[in-house]
Parts: sequence; C-alpha cells; structure tokens
Amino acid sequence: MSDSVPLRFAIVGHPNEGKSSVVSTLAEDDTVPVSPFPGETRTCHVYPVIIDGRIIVEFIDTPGFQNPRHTLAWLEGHAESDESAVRAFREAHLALPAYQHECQLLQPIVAGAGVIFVVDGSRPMRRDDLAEMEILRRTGRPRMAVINSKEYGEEYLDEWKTAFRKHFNSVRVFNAHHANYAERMALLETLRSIDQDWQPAMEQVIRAFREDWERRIADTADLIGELLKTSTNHVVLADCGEEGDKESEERLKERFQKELREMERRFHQRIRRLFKHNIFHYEPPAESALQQNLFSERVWKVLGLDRTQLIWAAALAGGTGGAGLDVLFHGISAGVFTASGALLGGLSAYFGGERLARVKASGPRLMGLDLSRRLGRTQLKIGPMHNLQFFFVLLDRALIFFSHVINWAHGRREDLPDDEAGKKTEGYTAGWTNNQRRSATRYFEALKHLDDVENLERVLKEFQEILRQVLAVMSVAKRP
Ligand SMILES: Nc1nc2c(ncn2[C@@H]2O[C@H](COP(=O)(O)OP(=O)(O)OP(=O)(O)O)[C@@H](O)[C@H]2O)c(=O)[nH]1
Ligand SMILES: [Mg+2]
Repeated sequence: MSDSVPLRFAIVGHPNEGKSSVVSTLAEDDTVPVSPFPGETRTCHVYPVIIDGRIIVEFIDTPGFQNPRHTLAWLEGHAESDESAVRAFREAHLALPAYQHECQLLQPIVAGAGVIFVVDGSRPMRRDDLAEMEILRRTGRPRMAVINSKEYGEEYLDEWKTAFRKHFNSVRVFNAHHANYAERMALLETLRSIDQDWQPAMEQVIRAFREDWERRIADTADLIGELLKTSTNHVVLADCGEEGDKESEERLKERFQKELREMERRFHQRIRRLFKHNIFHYEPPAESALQQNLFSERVWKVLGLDRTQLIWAAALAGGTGGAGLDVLFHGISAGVFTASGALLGGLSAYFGGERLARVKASGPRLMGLDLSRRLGRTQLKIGPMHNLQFFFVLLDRALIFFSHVINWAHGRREDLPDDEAGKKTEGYTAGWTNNQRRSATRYFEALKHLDDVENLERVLKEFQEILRQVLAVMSVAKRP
C-alpha cells in the first residue's frame, strides 16, 4: 500500500442484508444511511477510515444486486470467463435502468477493490444468492464473505458456509449490530489472509487501528482522571440570611448535585465523541446503574466498594487507615452516620446517597456542608466531596459508560432489547485487585492536596496506567 493509494473494500450483497450497517460498524461511522426498507443505497459511497489525518483504508457502500441471475447468464454467454467479461458487462449495461445497481456495485471492484460479500445468515439460501456469489467469483478480486445474522438461530449457517467455501477466500461471522472493537479487529485479521499480496498493506492497517485504539484508551484514562478531580473537589457556596435557612440549604444542595451531574454528562459527551458516536445519542437501558441518580441510595449500594474494601483501600494507600471512618465517609450527613447507628447498620446507613445531601445546617462543618460567618453574613458551603465511596461510585459509573459506548456498534440505529452490555448494574472496582484499588485511593488522597503538584502528578500517572490496563481488558472482553 503506497501512501496515496489505500486499500479499498467494496461491501456488496443482496438488498437489505445489512451492507450499509456493516460499513457503518467497520468504519465506525454513524453517518452511513441505514434503513429497514430495501433499496436505501442506490449509488456507491466511499467511507474512509482516517487516522492521524491519513486515510488508512476505505470501505465502499454499494447498492444491492438488482438482477443477479440475468447478469450471470450474460457473463456465462460471454466468450471470456474472467474479469474482462465483467468489464464488458458494465459497458454494455450502463444505460439500462434494470442493471443500474449491478453497474454501480461492480465499478469499484473492476477498479481494484477487494470484496466483502454480506448475507443475512438467518435466512435460507436462494438462487439469487448463488448467482451473486458466482458473479463475484468471476471478478477474480480477493473476496471474503461476512455472515451478518439479523435473527438468532444457526439453522442455515452450515449451508451458507459450504457455499461460501467454493466462492470466497475466507468467511467470517460479523454482526453489524453487535460487533465491538475485538470483533472488528478479528475481521481485519481475516481480511489479511484473503490475498498474499495484500498482507503487508493489511498489516499496516491493523497496526494503525490498534494504535488508534490505544490512543483512545489513553485519552479515556485522562478524562476519567479529570472527572474524578473536578467532581471530588467541586465546591458550591451561597449566602444565606440566617442559620437554619432550610430553603437556601435545599437550593444549594440541588445546585451542587446538578453541577456534578453536569460534569458527568460532559464527560459522557467527550467519551462518545472519542469513540465516534457523533450523531446518535443512546441512553443505556433503564436497568443500568447509569440511569439512576448519582446520589441515589441504590447507586451507592451497588457501585463502588463495600465497607471492608473501603477500609482496606484507605489503609493500603497509606491514607486515613481503618480508624478514620469519618474521613472515609466524609460528605455523608453526620446526623445519619452516628444517630442511625451506622456502624451496626447496613450499607444504606453508610452510603445512603440521598442522605448525603440531607445535611444539617447547625454546626461548623457537618459532613459536606459548611456554615461560616464572613463579614457578618452566614455562608453555606457544600463540597469538596472527599468521600472515598463517592470517588469509587463515580469511577464505576465512568467505566460502565465506557463499556456502553464501546459495545454500541455504529451500525446500530435503535435500542436493542438484548443489550446485555448496557444492562450492567454492578460496578467494576469491587472486583479490582488490591493493587488497583490502592492506586485509585492514592489518587483520591492526592486530590485533597492539589497544591502538592509533584505528588499529584506522580500518583495520577500510576493510576492512569492502571486505568489503561483496565480499559484495554474491557475492550477485548466478550460481550455479556
Ligand atoms: N437485527 C439486526 N438487524 C440488522 C442487522 N444489520 C442490519 N440490520 C437491519 O436491516 C435493515 C437493512 O440494513 P441496511 O444496512 O440498510 O441494509 P443494506 O444491505 O445496506 O440495504 P440496501 O441499501 O437497501 O441494499 C435495517 O433495518 C438494519 O437495521 C443486524 O445485524 N441485526
Ligand atoms: Mg445500504
């Protein structure tokens, strides 16, 4: 592959089989028009994959075959049996509306593109399919078949695979609605073997894809570090008329929570953009912990760490140690923490998110809410949220969102009832190793002392390395 001529693959097949969806998922491009009605794609359209300003590979969306049996009959009746017959066919039929699609889809192929033939493997094979395969074989171009099953069930898969072996250099199951990074890479690996001459160029393509993904992971780790920093250190202030001004307190608590939610929303936006989900905005399913309020009791129970893990994380990080419970649970109403007998009670007493905001404005510093007199005025202050569980809850939510985004194939255009990845209700950090949790907690501790820049940078670097490893493992994990 020279710098000026990238590899090109034409995605071809019967109408409505999912060709455009496959292009969209492979090129990570959600601008590709997809529709439930056959005949959506009428002309060829090139979708380049651009990395570092360079076109790495191009996928060409094409219209579905219109008249495959007649086309094949013409080719069979032609004196030549190779690619020159295909060229001659195009020239002879360019002006005929009944063969418009064939002329379109064969154009990039005769111009040198490789072929990716897409079929819906959940339906039986028909004579048209055999004609299409034979036409493609006669082009002589390197070609692979992709089985994009729209429905579940493997009834017809063997039949398809047998036919494919005769007509294609390789076959791969690839689902346009589900394929994630690992499956895209597996497909590219298969493309590497469809033609020996293309192998070095395909290797470059694969390397570029891999490096690009590593960069996105590093950027995600940076964004998570930034979210944790700004959220845990966020502070809101308000003047209030007099002590015990409940209305001001409520307003301030609302503002505090709203601003934190907004930070999370902006983080989501950046992650979506990083992973090229530019047009469609998909919400995780209702079951997801992301759909719950960040400050809801349920979220604080199911995400983050349990009590023992929190104490250990803090102790291992050389921070507050097991004794400093009030520091660990800073931000949760002191009233709730002591009066409810939280030490004996369940997690809800410890981590009750709603209670976190239920702060009494009667002391100088009641867990997250400060009252102070300045220039004769009473000032309310909420934050910073130096609460270890809050930190881990935020971290878990960031990881869940990452998983949601990377498992949402670009070819998908609607909510899926079987979106198991998005339904994830538990967090990740409870399953982390001590070492990983210690690194996170060190970062948490360093965030309390922003002026110690050197320490903060050192600890952040170590934490980002852990995050990159975690995100890389999540990228290749099998879908639930
Ligand atoms: N369930 C499911 N539906 C799919 C899948 N791939 C595509 N579809 C749906 O099938 C329909 C057709 O998809 P397209 O990608 O537009 O098909 P096409 O082959 O490009 O169609 P034409 O351009 O009309 O030839 C759309 O409603 C897609 O959402 C899949 O993997 N699973
Ligand atoms: Mg299409």
